[in-house]
Amino acid sequence: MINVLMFGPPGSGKGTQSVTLAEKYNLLHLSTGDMLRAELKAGTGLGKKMEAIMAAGELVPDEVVIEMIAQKIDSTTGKKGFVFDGFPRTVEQAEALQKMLEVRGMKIDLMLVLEVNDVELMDRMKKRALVSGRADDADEAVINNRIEVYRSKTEPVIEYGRSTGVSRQVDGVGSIEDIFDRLCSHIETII
Ligand code: B4P
Repeated sequence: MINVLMFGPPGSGKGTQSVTLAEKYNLLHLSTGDMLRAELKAGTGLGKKMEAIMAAGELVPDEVVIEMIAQKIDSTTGKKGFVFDGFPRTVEQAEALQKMLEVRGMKIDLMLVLEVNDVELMDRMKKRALVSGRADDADEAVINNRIEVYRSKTEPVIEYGRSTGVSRQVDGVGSIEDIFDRLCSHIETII
C-alpha cells in the first residue's frame, strides 16, 4: 500500500492532480473538502453545522475530518493505497493520520507540496468561482483568509513532513499536464 499526501495552498491544484494520480496508480482519492461539500449538499446535520465555517474559509474541527478519513480507510478494498487531498491540514491531523495508518500496518510514504504564488492562487479561485458556485471562492476577503489560515495552521505540517523525510516540493505553476509529470516522477521513486 502507498499513501501519498497532496499538499499546498487553497487553489494550488491538489484536487485537480489527485484525481488523475489516483486513476494512474489505482489509489483511492480522499478529499476532505469534497466529503464536507457532499454533507452540505445532502443537508445533513453535520453539513449544516460546518456550512458557516467553510463559507468563512476557516477549518472545520480536527475530530470531524479525522473521523471521516478513518471511516473511508476502513471501508476501502481493492486499491493500492490512498491519495489524501486537503488532509492533514493541521499538525494534530497529521499526527492522527500517522497513528491511524500505523495501527493498520501502513505509513505516510510521500508528501507532495505544490508551490504556487498568491497572485496565481487568487486568479485560479476567482475563475473557479464562476463555475463552482462555492461560497468560499466567490469573495476575495474569504480567499485571502483561506490563504492566511493555510500559512498559519497548515504550513507547519510541511515541517512535520520534512522531519520524517517524506516531503518533496513541486513547482505548481505551469500546464496541468506538466505538473502531473512532475508529481509522477516523485511517486515513481516509492513504487
Ligand atoms: P478544499 O476542497 O481542499 O479546497 P481547495 O484547497 O480550494 O482546493 P484545491 O487546492 O484542491 O484546488 P483545485 O485543484 O480545485 O477545501 C475547502 C474547505 O473545506 C476548506 O477551506 C475548509 O473549510 C474545509 N476543509 C477541507 N479539508 C479540511 C481539513 N482537513 N480540516 C479542516 N477543514 C477542512 O484547483 C483550484 C482551481 O485551479 C481549479 O479551478 C482548477 O481548475 C485550477 N487549476 C488547477 N491546476 C491549475 C494549473 N496548473 N493552472 C491553472 N489553473 C489550474
